[in-house]
Amino acid sequence: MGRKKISLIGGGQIGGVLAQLCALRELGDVVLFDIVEGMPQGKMLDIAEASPVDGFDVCLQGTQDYKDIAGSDVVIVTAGLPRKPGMSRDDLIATNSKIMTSVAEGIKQYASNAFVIIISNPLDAMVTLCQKITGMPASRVVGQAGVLDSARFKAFIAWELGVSVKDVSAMTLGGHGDDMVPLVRYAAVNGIPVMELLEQKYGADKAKEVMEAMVNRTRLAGGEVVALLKTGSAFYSPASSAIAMAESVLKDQKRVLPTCCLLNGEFGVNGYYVGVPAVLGSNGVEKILQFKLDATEQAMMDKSVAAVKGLVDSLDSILKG
Ligand code: A3D
Repeated sequence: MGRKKISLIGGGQIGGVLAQLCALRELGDVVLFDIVEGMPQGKMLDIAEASPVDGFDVCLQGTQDYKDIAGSDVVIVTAGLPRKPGMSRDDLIATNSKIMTSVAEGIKQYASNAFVIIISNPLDAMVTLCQKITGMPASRVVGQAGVLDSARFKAFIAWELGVSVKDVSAMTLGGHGDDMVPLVRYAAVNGIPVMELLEQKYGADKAKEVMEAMVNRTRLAGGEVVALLKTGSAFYSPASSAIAMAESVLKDQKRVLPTCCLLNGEFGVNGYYVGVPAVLGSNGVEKILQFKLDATEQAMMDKSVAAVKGLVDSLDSILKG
C-alpha cells in the first residue's frame, strides 16, 4: 500500500508551513506547486533536509507542472495574494479569482478525485469558483475558515478564563468575513457554559461586555495579525487549521469541524458556500450537522450570508471584466 499524497497549490507563507506540517505528521508524500521558478523546489529541499533530524519518511517535491499533482488524495489551495494593512479580504477578489481559475483548471485536469480545501481569500467566493470550474462534487470541494475562526475564539476564551485551550469548545458559523457568527450560547469549558463562568468572575453586566469584546476580537482577528505583520497575513494558524481538516479526511477520523460547505437548504441557505459544522471523513463532507439557531443567532447568520451572496454574485462580472 502506497503512501497518501497531498498537493499544495501555492508555495508562499501558508504553503510552506503546510508542507512542513504534512511532513512532520507523516500525512503522506507532498507536492508543492507554485508559479515562481525554483521557490517550491527550494522549500521542499529545505524541509527534506530536516527529515533526519525530525525523523519523517515522506517524499517532498516542488514543481511548476500540474502533472505532478496527479493521484492526489488531498489538494490544499493557497495560491493568491494575501491582504495588506487596510485591505478587506473582498479587495482581493479581482486578482485572486483569475488565479483561482487557472488553479481549478489544473485540479480538474489532474486531480479531480481529490478532496480539495481552499484557503485563498475571499474564501467563500474562491471555493464557489473552484467548485464551479472543476465540476467536482460539492462534498469534495470545501473551504477552510471556520476551524481558524473558531480556534481564535477558543484561544481568547481560554486566555480570559485561565484554562487550557484543550478544554474549551466553541464554534463560529457563516462567511469568513467580519460578519462571521461566533456562537456564544454553545461556548463551553468542559461542558460548563462560558457565560456562566464569566458571570461568576465579573457579574452579569460585565460578563456580557467581556464576551462581546471576545466576539469582536474573533471577527477582526485576521486584521489584527495583518496590522502587526504589515506584509502579508496570518500563516501558521491557517495552515494548522487546514491540516486538521486534511487529516480528518486522510485518516477517516470523522471529526466535526466548521467547514465552508455548499448548502442545500441547511440553516435556510440554498446554493451558497457558507461555514457550518460538518463531519469530515474519507468521503469528504459526509454530513452537515444542523441545529436550531435562536432569533439573534439567525439574524447574525442572515447578515453574514447576505455578505457572502453579495460577493459571490459579483464573481461573474469580475471574471468577464
Ligand atoms: P503568499 O505568501 O503571498 O503566497 C501565495 C502564493 O501563491 C505565492 O507564493 C504566489 O507565487 C502563489 N501564486 C500566485 N499565483 C499563482 C498561480 N496562478 N498558481 C499557483 N500559485 C500562485 O500568501 P499566503 O500564503 O500568506 O496566503 C495565501 C492566501 O490565503 C491569500 O489569499 C490569503 O488572503 C489567504 N488566507 C486565508 C485565510 C483563511 O483562513 C481563509 C487565512 C490567511 C490567509
